[in-house]
Amino acid sequence: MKYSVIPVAQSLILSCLNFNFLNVVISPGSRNVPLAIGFASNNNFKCYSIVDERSAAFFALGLSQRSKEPTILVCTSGSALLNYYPAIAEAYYSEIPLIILSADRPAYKLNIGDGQTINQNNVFEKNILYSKTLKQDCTHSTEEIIKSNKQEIIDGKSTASSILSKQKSIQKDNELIIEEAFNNCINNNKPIHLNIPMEEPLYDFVSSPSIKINIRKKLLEPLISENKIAEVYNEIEKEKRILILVGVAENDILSNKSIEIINSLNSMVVLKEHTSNIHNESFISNIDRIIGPIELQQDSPEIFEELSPDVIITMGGMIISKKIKLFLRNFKAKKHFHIGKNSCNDSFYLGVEHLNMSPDKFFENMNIKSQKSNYSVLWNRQNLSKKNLHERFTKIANYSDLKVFEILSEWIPKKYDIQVANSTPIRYFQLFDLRNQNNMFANRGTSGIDGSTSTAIGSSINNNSPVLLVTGDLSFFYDMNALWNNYTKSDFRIIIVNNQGGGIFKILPGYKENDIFSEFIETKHNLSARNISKMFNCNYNRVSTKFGLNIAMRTFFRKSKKPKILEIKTSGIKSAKILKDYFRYLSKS
Ligand SMILES: Cc1ncc(C[n+]2csc(CCOP(=O)(O)OP(=O)(O)O)c2C)c(N)n1
Repeated sequence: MKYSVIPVAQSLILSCLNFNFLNVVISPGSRNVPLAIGFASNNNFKCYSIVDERSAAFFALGLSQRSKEPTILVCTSGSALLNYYPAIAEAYYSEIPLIILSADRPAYKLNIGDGQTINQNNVFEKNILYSKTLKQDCTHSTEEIIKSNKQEIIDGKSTASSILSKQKSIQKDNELIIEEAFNNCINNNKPIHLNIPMEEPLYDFVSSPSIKINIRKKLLEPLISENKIAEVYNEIEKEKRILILVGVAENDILSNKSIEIINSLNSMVVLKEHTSNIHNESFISNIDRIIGPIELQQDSPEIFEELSPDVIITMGGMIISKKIKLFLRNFKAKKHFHIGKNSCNDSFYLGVEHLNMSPDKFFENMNIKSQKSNYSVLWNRQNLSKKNLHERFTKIANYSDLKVFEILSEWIPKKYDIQVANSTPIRYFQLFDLRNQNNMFANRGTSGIDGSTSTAIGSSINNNSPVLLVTGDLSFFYDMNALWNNYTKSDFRIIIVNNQGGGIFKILPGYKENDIFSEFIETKHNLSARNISKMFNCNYNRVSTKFGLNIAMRTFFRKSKKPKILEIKTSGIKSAKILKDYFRYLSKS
């Protein structure tokens, strides 16, 4: 084991051990050597080396996504830190804990023309839970500190004992900051940033720590009064139309008992997305398949009125369906409650009351009288009618993105977790039932196309289930550095639906085909993933027909020595047309 002689580096490594934060993703640099070598030479930590900080941070996010344990990120000073930003924003909005440790120059060396310096203090501003710059040690490199005319740490007249006493107070302050930051991170499941000024020399190490730290883990349990819960039960009991909407969640968000209680009430209906990871067939999964076609029907105001709720209960995180949000903003409920220990959004312009408690505790103890109501019947009737039309349409639909997702939904083996990139892949999947009810994850915090592959690879590392990424072409090419690592498992799979550009823009309202649109919005291209696969040592296959895809699916998930990439070529123009025809077909009531 190697401990840097710099006290703050020792404090951080001991604090991570103390909190049991053991996964560390390190990007190379010089200023961060005291931390990087400290972590990497200590067998208690599992360290990953990733050069591209943008990809490293998404990889770390993937590691933490399932475990909910914070992953530590270590980088050098300068623009390196800024490249963490997209993943930090995603982690902030998806509520995934990350600990960012950035090495920095001492404050007196900033803005004096030295290289690789930027203003790193609180650089992530409002997209991070907590951010502080630690204090610079004064027992390390004291001579160098005194040289600067810009520092106020110690002065030329300081004696050895006054420097030691100053160091004691620096050490204490730093421990308080680390304790506050780490506890904030674990209690809120969000990223925190500690910026760490360190003076040169950076390469001196000892074999055991020269300091002791005194910091404690403090887990807070939210307090919610029984009266408040009883009040909400009373409000719900009065209403006949209660819509429960579940966003991104872990698959244990509702126990069987909770599901049974919800299902016993005719006044309640549950709409969930695949990313809720609830696998219960009595709930409605294909929200856009119901709402999209109704939007096109002549009698849509009457149908929406019938389906509109008095009370909305949300659980989990982000909701993908834009259509449900639009519907619930137009047809306003009386109340919106959010139940869960995560934070909540006022998505329906109603104001939201947050019950900071586990959904199971709420539903398992919900002993309310069943109202005479046909609310769940109405929703289930719509669901069934659209499902029938969906099956009729997809049976005869030509090869296109829609057909591809139908085939994928049938073939993905049960053991695979699915990571889905943003844009149309996550939306197409919501139209289909997954035959094997796989778990599904996506970066919906900021819905970026910039880190899905890195996240998927990160999520596969400490996962008993193998992982499949389904991505669009732009998302894949954007994040191709994700494959630049030594950790991709041989059972990792990538499916690229290559419609040669941002297919989503062809299906958004207002689309008009022309050269400017094609160059600057759709960003049409003729790229293929073949050579990238070769460069990163992955098996590669390409198909461009329904027949070819079905054949490829038979062997794609079989055991292999290398990860596999399957590129499915489709036509963006045909896909957009077929999707429009699909919604029109389903709007026949
Ligand atoms: C970082 C980032 N930049 C830009 C966007 C805007 N955007 C949303 S979807 C999309 C196109 C994605 O294309 P592709 O991955 O090929 O998927 P497809 O639209 O074909 O399904 C873009 C550029 C974004 N979401 N994130």
